[in-house]
Amino acid sequence: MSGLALLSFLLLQTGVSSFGTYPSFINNLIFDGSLNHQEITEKAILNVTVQVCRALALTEGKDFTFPSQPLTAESVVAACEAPKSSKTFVETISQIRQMNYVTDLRYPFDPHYHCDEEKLREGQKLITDGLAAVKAANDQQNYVSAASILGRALHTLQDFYSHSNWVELRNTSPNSNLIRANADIGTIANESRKTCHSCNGDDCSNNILEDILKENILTSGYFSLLPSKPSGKCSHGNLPDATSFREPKGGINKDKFSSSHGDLHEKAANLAIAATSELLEDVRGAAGDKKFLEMMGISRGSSKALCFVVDTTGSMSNDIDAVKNVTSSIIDSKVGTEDEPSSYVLVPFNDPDFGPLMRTTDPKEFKTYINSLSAEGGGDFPEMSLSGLQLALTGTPPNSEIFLFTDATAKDEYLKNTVTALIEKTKTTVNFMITNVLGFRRRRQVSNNQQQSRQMVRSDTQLYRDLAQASGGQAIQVTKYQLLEATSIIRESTLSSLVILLQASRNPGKVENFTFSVDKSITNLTIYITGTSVDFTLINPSGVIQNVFNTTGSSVISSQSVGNFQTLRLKTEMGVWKIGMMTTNPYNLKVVGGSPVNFLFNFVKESSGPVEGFDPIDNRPTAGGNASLIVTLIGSDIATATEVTLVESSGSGQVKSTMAAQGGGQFLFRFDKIPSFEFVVLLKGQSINSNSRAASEIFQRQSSTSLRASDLTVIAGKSDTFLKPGTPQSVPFSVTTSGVGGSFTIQATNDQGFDISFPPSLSLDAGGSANGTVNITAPPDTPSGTSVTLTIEATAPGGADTNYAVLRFIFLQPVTDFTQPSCQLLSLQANCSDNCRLSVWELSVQVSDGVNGTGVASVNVRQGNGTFNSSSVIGSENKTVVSYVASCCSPDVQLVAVDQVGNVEVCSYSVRKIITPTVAQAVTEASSTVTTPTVSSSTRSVQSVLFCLGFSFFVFIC
Ligand SMILES: *[C@@H]1O[C@H](CO)[C@@H](O)[C@H](O)[C@H]1NC(C)=O
Ligand SMILES: *[C@@H]1O[C@H](CO)[C@@H](O)[C@H](O)[C@H]1NC(C)=O
Ligand SMILES: *[C@@H]1O[C@H](CO)[C@@H](O)[C@H](O)[C@H]1NC(C)=O
Ligand SMILES: *[C@@H]1O[C@H](CO)[C@@H](O)[C@H](O)[C@H]1NC(C)=O
Ligand SMILES: [Ca+2]
Ligand SMILES: [Ca+2]
Repeated sequence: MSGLALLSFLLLQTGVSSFGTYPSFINNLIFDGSLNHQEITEKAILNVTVQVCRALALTEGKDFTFPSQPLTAESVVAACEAPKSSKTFVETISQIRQMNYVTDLRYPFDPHYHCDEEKLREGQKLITDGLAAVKAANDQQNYVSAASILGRALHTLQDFYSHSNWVELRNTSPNSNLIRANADIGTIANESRKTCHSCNGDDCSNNILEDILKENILTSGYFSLLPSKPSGKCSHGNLPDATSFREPKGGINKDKFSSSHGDLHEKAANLAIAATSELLEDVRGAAGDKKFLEMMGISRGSSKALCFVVDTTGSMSNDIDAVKNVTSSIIDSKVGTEDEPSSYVLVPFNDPDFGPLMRTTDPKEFKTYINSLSAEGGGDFPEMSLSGLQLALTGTPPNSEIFLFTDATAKDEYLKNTVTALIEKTKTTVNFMITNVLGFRRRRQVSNNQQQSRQMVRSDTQLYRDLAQASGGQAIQVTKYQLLEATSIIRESTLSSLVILLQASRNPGKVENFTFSVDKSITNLTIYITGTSVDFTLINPSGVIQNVFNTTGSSVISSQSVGNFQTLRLKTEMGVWKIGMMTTNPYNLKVVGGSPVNFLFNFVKESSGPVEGFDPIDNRPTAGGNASLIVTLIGSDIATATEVTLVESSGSGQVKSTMAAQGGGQFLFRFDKIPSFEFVVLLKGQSINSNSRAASEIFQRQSSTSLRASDLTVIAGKSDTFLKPGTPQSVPFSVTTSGVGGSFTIQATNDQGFDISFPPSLSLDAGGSANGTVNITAPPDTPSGTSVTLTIEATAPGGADTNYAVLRFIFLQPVTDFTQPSCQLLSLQANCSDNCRLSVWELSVQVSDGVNGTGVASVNVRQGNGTFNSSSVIGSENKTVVSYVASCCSPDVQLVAVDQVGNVEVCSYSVRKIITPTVAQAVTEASSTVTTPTVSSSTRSVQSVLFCLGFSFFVFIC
């Protein structure tokens, strides 16, 4: 077969329909028991997360029960006492899994990413660079960036165990130096060294040359669609690798049970899980246990952030007082409960200033910060509201709910498309709390002491209403005196597990009947209606018309109306409800509740070869084209998905899909044609474990964000790449249209105010495309781990059609410190008696980072629940002395020492009863050294040195 014929043969062969196969641990939905990248990643994340929660529980002096195997996201969050974090945890896991998995689609033939072709040191560099970036990003609380960089680094790490001969060399533990920058990973076969001999058919298990194995030399397989490779080298093997058809034939990969070395698949996969756990342990060490859980989306409260964007110009003092009031009342009533916000975010805006973004997990700190806000300045009437909103959208976790308070129009209306792009990308809901629309005078101090007053008319609020609608939020208009009353919606937004059952907007209003199914998992059923003079009838599942004004004996618990905003709280009655809207005034209708059943979704592009899989579409899908949607169901233990419909946001259009595949809580739906109207995603399904299929067992959930298709495609450089501050970076992009030609407006913005340049327009032929470049420069002193979000938008002539690319970059300062801090024991005294409660032990340790080190950044206690103190050694910034005192009932402690760039050392100490008399002897002998520092612990978790001292009954292990 000629090369070309072979190539087309292979392309056909790989056109198998699955969630993506090859060229590594195979991806998803192949049920032969093989483990793929996603499963390996998930197992390790669950494993390490549960360890972190155990350590935290021990530190708090609590008992901890390991959930039963196999671990699931649900069982882990339950063990972590964070049962409401399922959605955010699953979301983080899927983001990490996805970035891992798309490495095969985005870099299929780059051997570095897959540890192919003996590019093992290059693979190591990708892993360690990624790891450094993950640590830096975590340090700046850029968890979204951290998760996606982590996913990519893990791919290369896991491939090492499938693609190299590490397993064939009979190693039974991971190659730990693979995750340490510049460390020796072993001897790699040089270019001319032969590594394999030919093997035939089924028996390929012994094709690696004897001398390679004997001399412990590392190699990995060649992979290409073309049948060529250096002579004597091993191949990856299995389709679509064509190098394995050439001498030496056969391959060595362990991607699955049916692979060339499939008999070693299980060993390779288990080592990959262990190596992934080891890398996650390192990330955990650098971040600290609490921050690690934050990164994973786990918090003991509601898992939802409380986010405010607040106008602080002269006329806003009433509004700011309302923000202070609602913040205080939420913090006072929810801290310590399962509805406690997971974090707090505030972005003030004024004119011309806006920001900075303030983010904390400490409610006290947030209260203090909010209370320091005051209303002043602002000059003319409009303010920088969209600039503030842009900062909030890039700085809050995805799927958050933001509340923006203002009494003025936007001065930066040009950011509308940018803000819309960010809303679509992050699936964040934005609510606007607008005062001063009708009736109440606005007075403000301007710098020249001149009084200005102006009110907004309804049309002034159109921009805010559009953005609210696109995001699934409300534009609430009230007087300044009513604002406090309207803030009840904010309290509900932090409700754990909030889901949307139905949402619709009509402008102009339209007489229309809506129905929604309420399933048995729903609590706190609530209807929000925004609009002036909106009449409606509500009919419960029993067919009874509800009187909203007289709630006795009805399904309505309460009805509250303030400004243009009405809230109905309902008894949760299962079945189909009906609401008949009877008005021609514009309105927005939203039905929400609490439920453990929810969903995540992503449009994906099916890549049909040479490497198969589903690559997420990060912007608007192509209008009129087909598309696929991957749905991840939260609560898949109690429910299953059956259908997905795209429903017109402001009309009655609908597009149905067919379900194409499912497995592991994920569902694939295909649409023949993406509609041209703006739409929301409506998911329907059924509860499982139920005997009947009655109508009441059906559930429905809707996306908050409205999405739309475009005739344009914008493709730009790679997201989550690392940049050096101070160096200009060019980001190439291309714009393609499937519609008319002409001059397309380009706009590029970033959320950090960095210098940026870009062509103001590009000229495209009908159906054509054009290229451009954005240049962006960060100041040289930008801290490592800072991320910038760059939005590039292209708008077709006429302005109606826009598409965008949203890219994130991470800035990293060069790193020269690759060594972790070290611990030196100064003293250890254990007066432990038989009754551990009656006695304590004490430890004093000096931690230093070497002469060329960046210095000790932190030392924290893990597992022990004693008292811990640390102080810098005067005159020696590189040294920290820590002391630790604990009850003898808490005999173990780990000190986690981290330097300024995130190198981690874990030093373990323990006082436990002696097991053998031989050890007791050693203990006595060592006792004389207690007062002089003698031994420092050096732990790489696996190795532990037995060292003994002190008192006849105890042994100290480090
Ligand atoms: C689970 O993680 C721990 C560290 O947190 C590690 O020691 C252990 O090997 C991991 N287990 C597996 C099966 O990889
Ligand atoms: C918030 O406002 C209400 C009503 O005016 C008042 O009763 C309450 O004390 C205020 N709470 C705080 C924390 O300021
Ligand atoms: C809405 O439903 C009512 C019955 O509940 C019916 O009389 C009315 O015609 C319906 N309206 C529309 C627009 O379908
Ligand atoms: C939700 O409903 C429960 C009772 O089912 C109630 O105790 C709780 O206060 C409600 N929460 C909110 C935010 O309304
Ligand atoms: Ca102004
Ligand atoms: Ca160091």
